[in-house]
Amino acid sequence: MDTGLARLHTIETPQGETFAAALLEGLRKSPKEIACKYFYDVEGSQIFDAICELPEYYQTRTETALLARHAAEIAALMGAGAEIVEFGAGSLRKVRILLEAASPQAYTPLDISGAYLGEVVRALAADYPMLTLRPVVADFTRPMDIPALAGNPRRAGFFPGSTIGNFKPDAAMALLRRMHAALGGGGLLVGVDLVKDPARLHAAYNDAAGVTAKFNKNLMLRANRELGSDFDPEGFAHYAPYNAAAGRIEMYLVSRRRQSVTIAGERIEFAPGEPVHTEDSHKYTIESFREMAARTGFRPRAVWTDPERLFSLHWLES
Ligand code: AVJ
Repeated sequence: MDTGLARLHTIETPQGETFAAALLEGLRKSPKEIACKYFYDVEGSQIFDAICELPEYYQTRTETALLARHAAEIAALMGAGAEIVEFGAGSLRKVRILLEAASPQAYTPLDISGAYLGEVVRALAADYPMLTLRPVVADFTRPMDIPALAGNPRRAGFFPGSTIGNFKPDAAMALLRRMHAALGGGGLLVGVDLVKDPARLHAAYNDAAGVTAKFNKNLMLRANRELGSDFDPEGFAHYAPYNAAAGRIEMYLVSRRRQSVTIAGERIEFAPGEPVHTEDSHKYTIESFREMAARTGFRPRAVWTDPERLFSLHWLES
Protein backbone atom coordinates (compact mmCIF):
# COMPACT_ATOMS: atom_id res chain seq x y z
CA MET A 1 0.00 0.00 0.00
CA ASP A 2 1.30 3.44 -0.89
CA THR A 3 1.00 5.55 2.26
CA GLY A 4 2.68 8.49 0.62
CA LEU A 5 5.71 8.11 2.88
CA ALA A 6 8.00 8.39 -0.11
CA ARG A 7 6.88 12.02 -0.37
CA LEU A 8 7.94 12.79 3.18
CA HIS A 9 11.43 14.11 3.48
CA THR A 10 11.54 15.89 6.78
CA ILE A 11 13.93 18.81 6.82
CA GLU A 12 15.73 19.18 10.14
CA THR A 13 17.04 22.63 10.88
CA PRO A 14 19.57 23.10 13.69
CA GLN A 15 17.80 24.42 16.79
CA GLY A 16 20.89 26.33 17.89
CA GLU A 17 20.34 25.89 21.61
CA THR A 18 19.59 22.89 23.77
CA PHE A 19 16.72 22.58 26.26
CA ALA A 20 19.29 21.97 29.03
CA ALA A 21 21.24 25.16 28.33
CA ALA A 22 18.11 27.29 27.91
CA LEU A 23 16.50 25.86 31.07
CA LEU A 24 19.56 26.55 33.22
CA GLU A 25 20.01 30.02 31.76
CA GLY A 26 16.39 30.91 32.54
CA LEU A 27 16.49 29.49 36.07
CA ARG A 28 19.70 31.34 36.96
CA LYS A 29 17.91 34.63 36.23
CA SER A 30 15.98 36.67 38.72
CA PRO A 31 13.02 36.53 38.22
CA LYS A 32 13.25 32.96 36.92
CA GLU A 33 11.77 32.04 33.53
CA ILE A 34 11.43 29.18 31.04
CA ALA A 35 10.59 29.97 27.39
CA CYS A 36 7.14 28.70 26.39
CA LYS A 37 8.43 26.97 23.24
CA TYR A 38 9.74 24.21 25.54
CA PHE A 39 6.16 23.16 26.37
CA TYR A 40 5.98 21.29 23.10
CA ASP A 41 7.63 17.89 23.34
CA VAL A 42 5.37 14.97 22.28
CA GLU A 43 3.64 14.84 25.70
CA GLY A 44 3.23 18.63 25.84
CA SER A 45 1.83 18.76 22.30
CA GLN A 46 -0.72 16.10 23.28
CA ILE A 47 -1.70 17.95 26.46
CA PHE A 48 -2.08 21.11 24.37
CA ASP A 49 -4.43 19.21 22.02
CA ALA A 50 -6.50 18.31 25.11
CA ILE A 51 -6.61 22.01 26.10
CA CYS A 52 -8.09 22.75 22.67
CA GLU A 53 -11.07 20.52 23.50
CA LEU A 54 -11.82 22.11 26.90
CA PRO A 55 -15.19 23.84 27.35
CA GLU A 56 -13.39 26.93 28.77
CA TYR A 57 -10.89 27.15 25.90
CA TYR A 58 -13.06 28.91 23.30
CA GLN A 59 -10.11 29.74 20.97
CA THR A 60 -9.78 26.54 18.98
CA ARG A 61 -13.43 25.94 18.24
CA THR A 62 -14.06 29.62 17.44
CA GLU A 63 -11.12 29.82 15.04
CA THR A 64 -12.01 26.50 13.40
CA ALA A 65 -15.57 27.75 12.82
CA LEU A 66 -14.23 30.99 11.31
CA LEU A 67 -11.97 29.03 8.96
CA ALA A 68 -14.83 26.81 7.86
CA ARG A 69 -17.26 29.70 7.39
CA HIS A 70 -14.86 31.80 5.32
CA ALA A 71 -12.90 29.01 3.62
CA ALA A 72 -13.94 29.96 0.07
CA GLU A 73 -12.96 33.60 0.51
CA ILE A 74 -9.66 32.63 2.16
CA ALA A 75 -8.95 30.12 -0.61
CA ALA A 76 -9.48 32.83 -3.23
CA LEU A 77 -7.00 35.11 -1.44
CA MET A 78 -4.41 32.33 -1.19
CA GLY A 79 -4.90 31.38 -4.83
CA ALA A 80 -4.94 27.88 -6.29
CA GLY A 81 -1.70 25.91 -6.53
CA ALA A 82 0.03 27.76 -3.70
CA GLU A 83 2.46 26.40 -1.14
CA ILE A 84 0.87 26.75 2.30
CA VAL A 85 3.56 27.31 4.95
CA GLU A 86 2.30 26.78 8.50
CA PHE A 87 4.27 28.15 11.45
CA GLY A 88 4.02 25.98 14.59
CA ALA A 89 1.79 23.42 12.95
CA GLY A 90 0.95 21.22 15.97
CA SER A 91 -1.79 18.66 15.34
CA LEU A 92 -2.40 19.73 11.67
CA ARG A 93 -6.14 19.75 12.30
CA LYS A 94 -7.01 23.29 11.23
CA VAL A 95 -5.11 23.21 7.97
CA ARG A 96 -7.32 20.43 6.63
CA ILE A 97 -10.03 23.05 6.07
CA LEU A 98 -7.62 25.04 3.87
CA LEU A 99 -6.34 21.94 2.07
CA GLU A 100 -9.93 21.12 1.11
CA ALA A 101 -10.89 24.66 0.10
CA ALA A 102 -7.71 26.06 -1.46
CA SER A 103 -6.26 22.98 -3.25
CA PRO A 104 -2.66 24.01 -2.68
CA GLN A 105 0.12 22.31 -4.58
CA ALA A 106 2.24 21.87 -1.47
CA TYR A 107 2.03 22.08 2.29
CA THR A 108 5.07 22.90 4.42
CA PRO A 109 4.34 22.54 8.16
CA LEU A 110 7.03 23.88 10.50
CA ASP A 111 7.11 22.62 14.08
CA ILE A 112 9.63 22.55 16.92
CA SER A 113 8.69 18.99 17.95
CA GLY A 114 10.13 16.66 15.30
CA ALA A 115 8.72 13.51 16.89
CA TYR A 116 5.19 14.93 17.07
CA LEU A 117 5.37 16.42 13.57
CA GLY A 118 6.48 13.07 12.16
CA GLU A 119 3.50 11.36 13.78
CA VAL A 120 0.80 13.76 12.59
CA VAL A 121 2.22 14.24 9.10
CA ARG A 122 1.93 10.53 8.35
CA ALA A 123 -1.81 10.62 8.97
CA LEU A 124 -2.19 13.69 6.76
CA ALA A 125 -0.15 12.12 3.95
CA ALA A 126 -2.50 9.15 3.81
CA ASP A 127 -5.51 11.48 3.48
CA TYR A 128 -4.01 13.78 0.81
CA PRO A 129 -2.14 11.57 -1.66
CA MET A 130 -1.79 14.32 -4.30
CA LEU A 131 -0.27 16.91 -2.01
CA THR A 132 3.46 17.63 -1.82
CA LEU A 133 4.11 17.47 1.92
CA ARG A 134 7.29 18.89 3.26
CA PRO A 135 7.58 18.84 7.07
CA VAL A 136 10.26 21.12 8.49
CA VAL A 137 11.47 20.64 12.06
CA ALA A 138 12.30 24.20 13.01
CA ASP A 139 12.13 26.76 15.78
CA PHE A 140 10.57 29.70 13.99
CA THR A 141 11.88 32.09 16.65
CA ARG A 142 15.31 31.48 15.08
CA PRO A 143 16.46 32.41 11.57
CA MET A 144 14.42 30.38 9.10
CA ASP A 145 15.33 29.40 5.61
CA ILE A 146 12.65 27.42 3.82
CA PRO A 147 14.13 26.09 0.57
CA ALA A 148 12.06 26.87 -2.54
CA LEU A 149 10.13 24.01 -4.12
CA ALA A 150 10.49 23.02 -7.75
CA GLY A 151 8.42 25.40 -9.88
CA ASN A 152 8.60 28.01 -7.10
CA PRO A 153 4.87 28.13 -6.25
CA ARG A 154 3.53 31.25 -4.60
CA ARG A 155 3.58 30.97 -0.81
CA ALA A 156 0.68 31.56 1.59
CA GLY A 157 1.51 31.65 5.29
CA PHE A 158 -0.75 30.16 7.96
CA PHE A 159 -0.16 31.10 11.61
CA PRO A 160 -3.28 30.11 13.56
CA GLY A 161 -4.03 29.64 17.26
CA SER A 162 -2.96 33.11 18.40
CA THR A 163 0.56 31.80 18.85
CA ILE A 164 1.57 35.37 17.91
CA GLY A 165 0.19 36.29 21.37
CA ASN A 166 2.97 34.32 23.05
CA PHE A 167 5.42 37.05 21.96
CA LYS A 168 5.76 40.49 23.50
CA PRO A 169 4.67 43.12 20.94
CA ASP A 170 8.25 43.98 19.87
CA ALA A 171 9.14 40.32 19.39
CA ALA A 172 5.81 39.71 17.64
CA MET A 173 6.65 42.47 15.13
CA ALA A 174 10.14 41.08 14.60
CA LEU A 175 8.62 37.64 13.98
CA LEU A 176 6.07 39.02 11.48
CA ARG A 177 8.91 40.78 9.63
CA ARG A 178 10.82 37.52 9.35
CA MET A 179 7.69 35.69 8.17
CA HIS A 180 7.15 38.45 5.62
CA ALA A 181 10.66 37.76 4.30
CA ALA A 182 10.22 33.97 4.39
CA LEU A 183 6.97 34.15 2.43
CA GLY A 184 8.67 35.94 -0.47
CA GLY A 185 5.71 38.12 -1.46
CA GLY A 186 2.96 35.77 -0.29
CA GLY A 187 0.26 36.72 2.23
CA LEU A 188 -0.24 35.49 5.77
CA LEU A 189 -3.41 34.23 7.47
CA VAL A 190 -2.98 34.80 11.21
CA GLY A 191 -5.29 33.95 14.10
CA VAL A 192 -5.44 36.44 16.98
CA ASP A 193 -7.24 36.09 20.30
CA LEU A 194 -9.16 39.21 21.31
CA VAL A 195 -9.40 41.29 24.49
CA LYS A 196 -12.60 40.34 26.32
CA ASP A 197 -14.21 39.85 29.73
CA PRO A 198 -11.29 39.09 32.09
CA ALA A 199 -13.30 36.34 33.79
CA ARG A 200 -13.65 34.53 30.47
CA LEU A 201 -9.92 34.86 29.79
CA HIS A 202 -9.05 33.73 33.30
CA ALA A 203 -11.25 30.62 32.97
CA ALA A 204 -9.60 29.65 29.68
CA TYR A 205 -6.20 29.36 31.40
CA ASN A 206 -7.49 28.00 34.72
CA ASP A 207 -9.78 25.19 33.55
CA ALA A 208 -11.74 23.13 36.04
CA ALA A 209 -10.23 19.83 34.89
CA GLY A 210 -6.69 21.08 35.53
CA VAL A 211 -5.42 20.37 32.01
CA THR A 212 -3.67 23.75 31.70
CA ALA A 213 -1.97 23.15 35.06
CA LYS A 214 -0.77 19.79 33.74
CA PHE A 215 0.47 21.48 30.54
CA ASN A 216 2.41 24.03 32.59
CA LYS A 217 3.95 21.39 34.87
CA ASN A 218 4.92 19.24 31.89
CA LEU A 219 7.89 21.62 31.50
CA MET A 220 9.33 20.21 34.70
CA LEU A 221 8.38 16.62 33.93
CA ARG A 222 10.00 17.04 30.51
CA ALA A 223 13.20 18.19 32.22
CA ASN A 224 13.07 15.15 34.51
CA ARG A 225 12.57 12.82 31.50
CA GLU A 226 15.15 14.36 29.20
CA LEU A 227 17.74 15.76 31.58
CA GLY A 228 17.37 13.53 34.64
CA SER A 229 16.53 16.51 36.88
CA ASP A 230 14.54 15.98 40.09
CA PHE A 231 11.68 18.51 39.94
CA ASP A 232 8.76 17.59 42.20
CA PRO A 233 5.75 18.82 40.18
CA GLU A 234 3.66 18.75 43.39
CA GLY A 235 6.09 21.30 44.80
CA PHE A 236 4.90 23.94 42.32
CA ALA A 237 1.52 25.61 41.74
CA HIS A 238 0.04 26.58 38.37
CA TYR A 239 -0.72 30.33 38.48
CA ALA A 240 -2.21 32.13 35.46
CA PRO A 241 -3.58 35.62 36.19
CA TYR A 242 -4.87 38.07 33.57
CA ASN A 243 -2.83 41.28 33.61
CA ALA A 244 -5.48 43.70 32.35
CA ALA A 245 -3.10 46.67 32.09
CA ALA A 246 -0.76 44.71 29.81
CA GLY A 247 -3.62 42.88 28.06
CA ARG A 248 -2.16 39.45 28.61
CA ILE A 249 -2.49 36.21 30.50
CA GLU A 250 0.73 35.48 32.37
CA MET A 251 1.58 31.95 33.34
CA TYR A 252 3.85 30.90 36.18
CA LEU A 253 4.93 27.87 38.18
CA VAL A 254 5.14 29.05 41.79
CA SER A 255 7.27 27.21 44.32
CA ARG A 256 5.10 26.04 47.20
CA ARG A 257 8.05 25.85 49.62
CA ARG A 258 11.79 26.32 49.96
CA GLN A 259 13.33 23.63 47.76
CA SER A 260 16.23 22.92 45.46
CA VAL A 261 16.39 21.06 42.17
CA THR A 262 19.46 19.58 40.50
CA ILE A 263 19.68 19.96 36.71
CA ALA A 264 22.71 18.64 34.83
CA GLY A 265 24.73 18.72 38.05
CA GLU A 266 23.73 22.30 38.92
CA ARG A 267 21.66 23.07 42.02
CA ILE A 268 18.91 25.66 41.63
CA GLU A 269 17.28 27.09 44.79
CA PHE A 270 13.63 28.13 44.97
CA ALA A 271 12.28 30.36 47.76
CA PRO A 272 8.76 29.75 49.10
CA GLY A 273 6.33 31.59 46.78
CA GLU A 274 9.01 32.21 44.15
CA PRO A 275 7.54 32.33 40.60
CA VAL A 276 8.98 30.87 37.41
CA HIS A 277 7.49 32.72 34.42
CA THR A 278 6.54 30.23 31.71
CA GLU A 279 4.28 32.05 29.22
CA ASP A 280 2.60 35.29 28.16
CA SER A 281 -0.52 35.20 26.01
CA HIS A 282 -1.22 38.69 24.67
CA LYS A 283 -4.72 39.69 23.64
CA TYR A 284 -5.39 42.34 20.99
CA THR A 285 -8.30 44.32 19.66
CA ILE A 286 -8.88 43.96 15.93
CA GLU A 287 -7.57 47.50 15.46
CA SER A 288 -4.52 47.14 17.72
CA PHE A 289 -3.46 44.01 15.86
CA ARG A 290 -3.92 45.61 12.43
CA GLU A 291 -1.88 48.64 13.54
CA MET A 292 0.92 46.40 14.74
CA ALA A 293 0.89 44.24 11.59
CA ALA A 294 1.00 47.35 9.38
CA ARG A 295 4.42 48.15 10.86
CA THR A 296 5.96 44.84 9.74
CA GLY A 297 5.91 45.06 5.95
CA PHE A 298 2.45 43.51 5.62
CA ARG A 299 -0.73 45.31 4.59
CA PRO A 300 -3.67 44.21 6.75
CA ARG A 301 -6.60 43.40 4.45
CA ALA A 302 -9.56 41.17 5.27
CA VAL A 303 -10.47 40.36 8.86
CA TRP A 304 -13.07 37.91 10.11
CA THR A 305 -14.50 37.57 13.62
CA ASP A 306 -17.31 35.66 15.34
CA PRO A 307 -20.52 37.36 16.55
CA GLU A 308 -19.24 37.39 20.17
CA ARG A 309 -15.91 38.88 19.01
CA LEU A 310 -13.94 36.25 20.88
CA PHE A 311 -11.34 35.60 18.17
CA SER A 312 -10.15 37.08 14.88
CA LEU A 313 -8.58 35.87 11.65
CA HIS A 314 -6.52 38.37 9.64
CA TRP A 315 -5.35 38.22 6.05
CA LEU A 316 -2.14 40.21 5.71
CA GLU A 317 -0.90 40.96 2.20
CA SER A 318 2.76 41.32 1.33
C1 AVJ B 1 -0.16 28.32 21.93
C2 AVJ B 1 -1.03 30.49 21.89
C3 AVJ B 1 -2.42 28.71 21.39
O1 AVJ B 1 -1.53 31.14 24.55
O2 AVJ B 1 -3.53 30.32 24.40
C4 AVJ B 1 -2.92 27.42 26.09
C5 AVJ B 1 -0.97 28.18 24.58
N1 AVJ B 1 -1.16 28.14 27.07
N2 AVJ B 1 -3.11 27.37 27.42
C6 AVJ B 1 -2.31 30.24 24.26
C7 AVJ B 1 -1.67 27.92 25.88
C8 AVJ B 1 -2.04 27.80 28.01
C9 AVJ B 1 -1.78 28.96 23.65
N3 AVJ B 1 -1.30 29.12 22.25
